[in-house]
Formats: sequence, C-alpha cells, structure tokens
Amino acid sequence: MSNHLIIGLGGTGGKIIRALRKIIFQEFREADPEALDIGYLYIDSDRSMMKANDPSWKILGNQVQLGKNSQVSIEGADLQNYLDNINEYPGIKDWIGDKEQWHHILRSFANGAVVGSQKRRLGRFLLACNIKKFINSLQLQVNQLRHSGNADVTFHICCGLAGGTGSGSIIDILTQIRKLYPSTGTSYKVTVQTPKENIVYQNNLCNSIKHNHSGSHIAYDSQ
Ligand SMILES: Nc1nc2c(ncn2[C@@H]2O[C@H](COP(=O)(O)OP(=O)(O)OP(=O)(O)O)[C@@H](O)[C@H]2O)c(=O)[nH]1
Ligand SMILES: [Mg+2]
Repeated sequence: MSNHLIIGLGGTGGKIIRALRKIIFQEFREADPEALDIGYLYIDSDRSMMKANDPSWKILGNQVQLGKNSQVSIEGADLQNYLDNINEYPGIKDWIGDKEQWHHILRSFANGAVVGSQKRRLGRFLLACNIKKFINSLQLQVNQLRHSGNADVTFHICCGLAGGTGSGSIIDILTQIRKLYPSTGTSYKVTVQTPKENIVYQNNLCNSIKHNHSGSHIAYDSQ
C-alpha cells in the first residue's frame, strides 16, 4: 500500500483524524494496523483534544488517541515579543499588519494561552511562531512512512474554513510541504470540511489554493 500522511489543522482537522482512527479501529480492531501505511499529524492552537486520556478518542472501549509525535501544539507564547522585534522575523514581518491592532488582540488573552479564536491571521501567526516544530514533526512522520521502502507519500490536509487555526495556516502548511517535498512522486489532497452555506468563501479559498498549489482538492459537505 502507498504511504499516506493525514494532516489535520485546527479543531475540524483533529475531528476528521479522530473519526478516521475510529473507523480504522472498527474495521481492524487496532488503531495502527501494519497493513496500513498511514501517518498522522494534528496541528492545533487549542490543546483540549490532545490529552492522552481524552474520552472523545475512545471507541469500543479502546483509546485511539494520537501519540505525541503526531501532535503539534501551536499555542501562542510571548507573541508580543515577536511583534516588538518584528524586524528579526522577515518571514512574518511583511504580512503581520498593524502592531497597535495586535496589542488589543493579545491583551484580550490576558495571561492565558493564545489560541486561534476564529482569527485567520492569528492562526497564521501562531503557525509561523511554531514553524520549526511543525517541520520537525512533518519530517519525522514522512521518514517513518518511508521506512517501508516506498518513498511516495500522499499528503491529505483536512481543516474547517471558519476558524482561525485551520484556515489561517492551510496555505503556509501546503507551501512548507511543497518546499520540503518537491518530488513529482509526491501528491497532495486537500480535504476542506465546510457546510454548504459557506460556498462563496469556500470557493475563494479553493481558488487561492489552486493558484498557489497545484494539488487536488475535495470539498466536503459536513451536514
Ligand atoms: N459554519 C461553519 N462553521 C465552521 C467551519 N469551520 C469550522 N467551523 C466551526 O467554527 C468553530 C471553530 O472551528 P475549528 O475547526 O475548531 O477552527 P480552528 O481551525 O480550530 O480555528 P480556531 O478554533 O478559531 O482557532 C467550530 O464551532 C466549528 O464547528 C465552516 O467552514 N463553516
Ligand atoms: Mg479550534
């Protein structure tokens, strides 16, 4: 079987991975059957679905939660420091926008962790601040899949479009994957889960994905 890496962004991405792992468990009676060459990467600024004993990942009395190597928390820490020294971050500087506006946004989190909060640019910012962590985890997953001897990997990227984390990070995630794995043997599938009412916005994002990345895309009706 060919290699597949399922990448879930934000809460919706995590829920898609969780549903897939439950279906696999129901079929095979184990979470990671040897017959399937599937890796997972769940990236979120909200860690509530990442706990080892989270009951929502249970099926037929068994826990199918992801291992730590499959989880990338991009919760924000010290974002103000990035803003104060923005010239040191050329990869962020050009799109981050008005520092004053950010001041108000970050203040709303007080001393708590900064999560995407349905703000796409914040989701992008959070990924940018954690990009090395993401790249390390991505490479680890791809290397593990390639141990089978087959170098080809299909990347499946899943997320919702109305949140901050998933829709804010999807373009950069695709770009990083294409940069790291440019070989022609590598293919991409972007699974965007969105209700029908969002069709206009969905199309805008999909066009953006098509123009910037030649990977295929499947739109889902979540209803
Ligand atoms: N109507 C609609 N709701 C959505 C869509 N995508 C996500 N949602 C809802 O928006 C909320 C946030 O969705 P998440 O998938 O958790 O968003 P996220 O990518 O994690 O981003 P944040 O939570 O904002 O950081 C949830 O209540 C979702 O059900 C969408 O495309 N359409
Ligand atoms: Mg969320």
